[in-house]
Amino acid sequence: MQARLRGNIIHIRGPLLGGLITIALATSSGCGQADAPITTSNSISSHASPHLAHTAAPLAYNLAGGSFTIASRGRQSLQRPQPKLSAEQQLEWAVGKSFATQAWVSAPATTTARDGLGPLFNANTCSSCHIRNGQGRLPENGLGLILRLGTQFPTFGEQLQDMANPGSEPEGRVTWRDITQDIVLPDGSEYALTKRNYAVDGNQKSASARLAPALIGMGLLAAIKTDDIIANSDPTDINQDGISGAVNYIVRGNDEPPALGRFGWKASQESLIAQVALAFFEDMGITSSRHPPLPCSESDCGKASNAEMEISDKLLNAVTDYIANLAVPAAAHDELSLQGKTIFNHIGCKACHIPSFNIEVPASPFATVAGGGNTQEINVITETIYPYSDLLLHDMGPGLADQYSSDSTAAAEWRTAPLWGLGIRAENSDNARLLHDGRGRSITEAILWHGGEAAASKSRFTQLSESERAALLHFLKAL
Ligand code: HEC
Ligand code: HEC
Ligand SMILES: [Ca+2]
Ligand SMILES: [Ca+2]
Ligand SMILES: [Ca+2]
Repeated sequence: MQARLRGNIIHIRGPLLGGLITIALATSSGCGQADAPITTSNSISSHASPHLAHTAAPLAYNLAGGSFTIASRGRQSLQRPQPKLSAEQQLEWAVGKSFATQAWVSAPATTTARDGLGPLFNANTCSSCHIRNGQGRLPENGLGLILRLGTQFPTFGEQLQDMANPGSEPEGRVTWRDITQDIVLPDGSEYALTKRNYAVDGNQKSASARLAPALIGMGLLAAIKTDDIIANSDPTDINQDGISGAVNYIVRGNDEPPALGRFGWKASQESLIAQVALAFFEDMGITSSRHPPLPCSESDCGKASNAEMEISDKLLNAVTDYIANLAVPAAAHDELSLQGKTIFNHIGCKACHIPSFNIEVPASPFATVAGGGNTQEINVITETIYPYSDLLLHDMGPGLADQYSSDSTAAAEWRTAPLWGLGIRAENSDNARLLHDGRGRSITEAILWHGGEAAASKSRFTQLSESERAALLHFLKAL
């Protein structure tokens, strides 16, 4: 492996890119623009501006989000618009942002367009849980963890709402019990892995806890072609590699074919707009055309006009476009992390954490995401993104299993967590919580919880030498 990182051209020779690739640096800093796009000649060369080519050159796979990538990896880096938006689109984006970050209030309120919160809710705005668009907090530290209840409590519905407007009662409080197990790796290093059994008001029945994930690259995940996701699935493990990724097919109306789920820890939402509308409804008590006012007898539903919706389709689209058009921070790969990448591939992590997909995105205008994966624009460009996920469900073993099956999946099935932005998320030390319920306090802990289909890969991880493990972690933190 040779990599020359100075100057405006890098030559990389090595197995990872399959030969010699020349990347001409197109743009970056220098003209006062904080988040100028980072482009390479093999993606969108038309934007190349040679006079700006004096900065350190990014490797191709540092462009984690293709042309949505920004150079910043700082505290605010999950909150920036993708660089291709026009000035006008940035204004629309800012409108969407305001409805996702400013507090909603209970209705009626004459002074604001943001009323309709509750009567029951978990938080009054998206960013209370998706903190600076990163992940949420455990209950003792703030907001961001919700309990899914399945059908265990007939009166509570699918999700526990632990807050209410004056005049209504919250459904209950989130309680938990810690169960810690000690693990000793072959090299003698010790880990105390703590799992929590969450419940409602100390009830015997366990609840499925979900931590708010970081909102990185949502529009890009929406743009991955359905066929490309299906191509990686192997539900009956025909190729006998021990990995049997399955699509979470979502049953829709009678005449409609099932949809491919891709959002949420169990891939239970088919599109970004479905996920956002559900968040408004379940997490904030805000009705929309997708979740009309309750109680909803047949006649009520039939009559419900847009005017009765607490968020209009226009604003729901604006919030969805805001989420879809968030930038993805560049990865920070160097030579050590490229060694780590080889180990990642070698010990089988990439069987589920599929490094890259080619997607089509609109050449310049707003990404169209409402359909979830089928971009209708005429002017599209193909580019490579690096989410490190197959968006498929995998049996992760009893350690990670829910207490019961939810979201029409088996209890132990989870969507491969995308790893882009992992370093930024894991280094944000007040909030470094990994896995679906936030039990992972570090990247190593998250890996040690892997079981089921990932048991062999986890076991190979534990056999690594200290320096190999360091290289792997260095790679993961560079994502
Ligand atoms: C009470 C905390 C909370 C609030 C408020 C909240 N979310 Fe979430 N969000 C979550 C949790 C928890 C999940 C994971 C849900 C699951 O896996 O079932 C999630 C998942 C998501 C996802 C899917 C991410 C992925 O990786 O697939 C998106 C997108 C999202 N939320 C957007 C929003 C938007 C937009 C709002 C505001 C309208 C919002 N959320 C409000 C907690 C919250
Ligand atoms: C069989 C598929 C599979 C394999 C193999 C696998 N993973 Fe995972 N990984 C997952 C799934 C599914 C999750 C989410 C599990 C959960 O949240 O309960 C996950 C979560 C993670 C997370 C936490 C991410 C987050 O945002 O919370 C990290 C880190 C991770 N994997 C790294 C690795 C590494 C490193 C390897 C190789 C040693 C590996 N994985 C192998 C499927 C896999
Ligand atoms: Ca309401
Ligand atoms: Ca409820
Ligand atoms: Ca297989």
